[in-house]
Amino acid sequence: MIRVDSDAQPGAPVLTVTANVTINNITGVLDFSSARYTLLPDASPAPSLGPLSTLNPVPAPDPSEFTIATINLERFYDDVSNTSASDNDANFVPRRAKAARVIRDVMRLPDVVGVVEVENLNALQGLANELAAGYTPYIFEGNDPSKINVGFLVKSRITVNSVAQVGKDTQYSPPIGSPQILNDRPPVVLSAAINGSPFTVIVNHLRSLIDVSSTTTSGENPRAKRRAQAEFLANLIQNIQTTKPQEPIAVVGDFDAFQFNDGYVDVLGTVRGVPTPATQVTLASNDLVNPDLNALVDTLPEAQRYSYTFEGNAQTLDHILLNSAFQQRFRRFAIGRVNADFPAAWRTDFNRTERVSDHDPAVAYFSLLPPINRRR
Ligand SMILES: [Ca+2]
Ligand SMILES: [Ca+2]
Repeated sequence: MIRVDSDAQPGAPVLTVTANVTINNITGVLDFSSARYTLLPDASPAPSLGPLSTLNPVPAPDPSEFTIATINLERFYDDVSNTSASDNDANFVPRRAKAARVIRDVMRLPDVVGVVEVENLNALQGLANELAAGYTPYIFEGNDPSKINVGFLVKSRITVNSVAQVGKDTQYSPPIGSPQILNDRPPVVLSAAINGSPFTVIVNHLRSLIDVSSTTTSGENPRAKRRAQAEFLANLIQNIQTTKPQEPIAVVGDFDAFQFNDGYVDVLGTVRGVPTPATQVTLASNDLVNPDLNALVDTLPEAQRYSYTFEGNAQTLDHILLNSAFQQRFRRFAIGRVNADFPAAWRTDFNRTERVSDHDPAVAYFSLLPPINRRR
């Protein structure tokens, strides 16, 4: 993020910035203040204001493709207060319709959607009904105090062999105090097939970066928990790779981690099987995954490598990772632009499709092989 202090130089005009505009053509002096790099525009030429990017769906899949996607639906609570008022959304019905528009018009009705931050089966079943596109919902309630969970919407042309939550009771040991529950939102593993070709998808919502710089938290320890979750997931992936070496595996969801080492814990490197050495990260991990996984965000042009905006900084938290068996059938990857670029106030504008959530959805496209009984 770069601040602009528009009238800092003598004679420079005040720029009045409302929601959903861009500032273009700035020439000026680079300063550092308020903890940010700050541009002090020259009086001439004056910067200009322009429109922000518009809603941009992912490409429609062609008939030779199937798609696997992920979306964080940001506290997708139904309108039934199960245990406390905080999990009751009075706007659930219009918000559900808005979420359905995103999955249909922006994500193009993926065959498998890994969903994140959904309350329960009632909320997800309602979304499947709203879509009326042949989706079956799967979700398991976990340990999150805010009652958000992960699950799947799966289209009818996918054969579901099993769907299972893993690690709900698993604990980890923080540096201070007694063992704690590891997985607030335990991963859910989908074992499936399309046209007789099997594949596995694991959906996740890992521990956030909140308080990650703290080393004194009693009870939960953010860094230790992030590392333990990454290692738990790495072991889960490697267990499947060991027992079924030919199995295509996609690991999706909100990892609350960048595609590179953040200096505290290299979450994505550990899950992918390429952990950063201990000289470059505070809490290092061993290499638990072989062969390694790829992060599809690395296939995008640099300007497209974001799914979220935190305090003005665009970043990727939502990922699709592929093992080498799935990489062989990978065609392309896209992030739908419908949430991260748009004002938070639009969340409750139900005439708009934008900003049902704070995260953009991601979609991966794969070759659809002919039905297995017709192959030679
Ligand atoms: Ca509820
Ligand atoms: Ca490795």
